[in-house]
Order: sequence, then C-alpha cells, then structure tokens
Amino acid sequence: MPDSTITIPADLWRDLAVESVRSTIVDVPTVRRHKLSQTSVTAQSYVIVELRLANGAVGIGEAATLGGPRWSEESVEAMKANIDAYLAPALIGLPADRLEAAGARLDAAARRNNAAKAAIETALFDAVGRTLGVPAALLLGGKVRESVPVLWTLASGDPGQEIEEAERKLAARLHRTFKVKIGAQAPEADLTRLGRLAGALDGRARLIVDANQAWDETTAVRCLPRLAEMGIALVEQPVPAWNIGAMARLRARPGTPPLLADECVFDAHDMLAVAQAAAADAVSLKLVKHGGLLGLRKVAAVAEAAGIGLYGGCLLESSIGAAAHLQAFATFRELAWGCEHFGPQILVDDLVEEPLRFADFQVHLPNRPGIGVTLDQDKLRRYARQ
Ligand code: MUC
Ligand code: MG
Repeated sequence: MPDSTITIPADLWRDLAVESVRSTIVDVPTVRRHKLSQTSVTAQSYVIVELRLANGAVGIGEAATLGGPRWSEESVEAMKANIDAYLAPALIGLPADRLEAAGARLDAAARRNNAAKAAIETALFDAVGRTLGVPAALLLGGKVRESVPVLWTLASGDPGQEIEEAERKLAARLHRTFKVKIGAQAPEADLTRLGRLAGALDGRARLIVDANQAWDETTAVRCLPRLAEMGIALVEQPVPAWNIGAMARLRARPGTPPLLADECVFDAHDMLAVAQAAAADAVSLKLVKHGGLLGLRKVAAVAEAAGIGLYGGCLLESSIGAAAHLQAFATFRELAWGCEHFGPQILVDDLVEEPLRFADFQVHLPNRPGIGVTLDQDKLRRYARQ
C-alpha cells in the first residue's frame, strides 16, 4: 500500500472553526391546550440556536421546554442566559467536527443544562453536515430506515374531544398509536376516561399512557392491572423519577403492563442504574435529557446492552428538534416502539421552510444535508420573544 495522504477537496473541507453562536427564544401557540400531570401549555417555548462557522455554513438546533422549568429544571430564559454567557464562548474557535471535544468543553463550562447543550450540539452536526453535503444520520452511523412510526398524544383531558381527535388522526392515516396523558386528575377519573377511549378505539388503535410521575407506588399497584385489562400497551413513568426501586417492584408484579422510563433516565449512568434494577422495558430517548445526539446514542447503547427497548421520545419540538431526533432514530437497528414526534403538528405554525412530512402513520426523514430542515427567518422574527 502506498503511504499517501488522502486529499480532501478544498471546497469540501473548508474552515470549520465555530465563529459565532446566536440564541433566540420563541413562543409558538399550540392548536389546543396540552395537559400533563405537572403543567399545562397553550404555547411551546424553545431556544433556537444558530451557529455560524468560519466557512459561512450556519447550523441550527432547538431546545424545547414544556411549561417553564416544570418538566425538567431548564427554562428557556435560563437556557438562553447560560448559552450566551458560558456555553457559546466555550466553543468559539473550535473546529465544529470535533464533536466529542465540543461536548467535553460544554460539560466543563456548565453542569447539566442538557437541553441547552443539545441545541448547540445539534447545530454543530447541522453545520458540519451542511459543509460536507451529508445528512447528520451519516455522521451517526448511517440510516437504516427512511421513516419512523409516529404516535399522537391525547392531552386535553376531555374524553369526548380526545375520541374525536383520535378519529380524525386515524381517518387521515396520520397516527394509529395514541399516548394519553394522565395524572392531572384523580386516578379513578383517569381510569374512567381511559375506559371510554379504549372502548371507542378498540381494535383500531393502540393506546399507551404517560403519568409523568403522578402516582405513588400504592396507587400504581392498584391501577396498573386495570390498565392492562383495558389493553394499554405501555405505561410511561408512573411513579416519581427518583423511585427506581418502585419501578422495579411494579414491573415484577404479574398484571403490570410494560413500563417505559422517561424522567428517570437523563444520562447513560441513569440508564445503567435502571438496567441494573430491571426497572423498565423501554426507555424514552430525548435530546433535552441526554445533552445531544452523541449522548442520546450512549443512553441507547446502554439500553440495547440490557435488552431494554428504544422509544423515540419528544418534548413537543418543532420540525427543527424533531428532525434532529429523526437523524438519530434513523440509525438504530431496532426502534421497538417507534417515535412520538408529533410536535410540529400541534403547533399553529412551523419554524422551517420545508416542514416534516407525516403520511401513512409515519414521519419521514428529510433527505437533505445536516439535520435536513432550514430555519424560516420570517417565522423566527414573528415568534421571537420581544
Ligand atoms: C413526556 O413526558 O413524555 C411528550 C409528549 C407529550 O405529550 O409530552 C411530552 C413529555
Ligand atoms: Mg413522558
């Protein structure tokens, strides 16, 4: 073999140094009220990151929240402040393709702040992908699928409205799995509501539920077998995030439906603890929890090693955040539970020039460089917080 150096064309591998990072808070109204156990929203707030390289390429990323610092500890106001003062300065001058090195710098600059870090890392992947003309999925291992099954979340709390909403989604062939948000009302009221939904959609749709940590162990012991009788396919985070022991005990009881870990798994160490405790059947993967696409893949690797299924989670991202997740989800050999990136469809408007395509119960991977979507500057101005 001749000892030659591969020459990369100058126009392909131009100066990748990070030149600037801009963060903008946006508030986009939702088409209806979305009610969870810990909060309720009529608008989604995001921090949009635009990261410019010395070669002129601009990458974008998004950090989502749900009703302020309630779903997790980050708010858009805190994220913007920490991005501007600590995270962005840590990356200026670094070549954007040093993705692990960038992660180390971000971790040194600020503890946790996972959603803010994820938005910046997404923008790095996007900028590098745009420079090289390749999708971010290629930088993550290459895609094994072009689309991902996508569910819709029912969360108005009014079963009549929820049945009507589910019927519309079924008729339009958009969604046939529905996640029902429970825990905002008393358990018995939720069981009655779920009984109505399960009866109305019987045989035509799959139902899962998300309690967002609302129940204690005693309530879960009482209610989980009732959910199994109704045919609920998966129960997400029934008990508080700290109570991994309860998740494990519940899971070991006969009559418990499969359990999905959400708020109890932020990083790979959390995932290892859940795996060691045999506390979940599946894990919800989200950029806001895992600090970026690389972190998301690390959590997924631990789950895969323990035989725990992958579920493509969301925090109601717009097409920007959703596209970033899809780039990673497309690379997993198995994605047992599909994904829940219905977020772009619950907003009154999208933030990108070419919204994601939803058809045949799937959300389709955009076939363009980087994360595959382009920020619409008019929309950014329209929804930017003044
Ligand atoms: C969560 O806890 O899963 C995702 C979908 C939804 O309706 O709420 C989010 C957060
Ligand atoms: Mg959840």
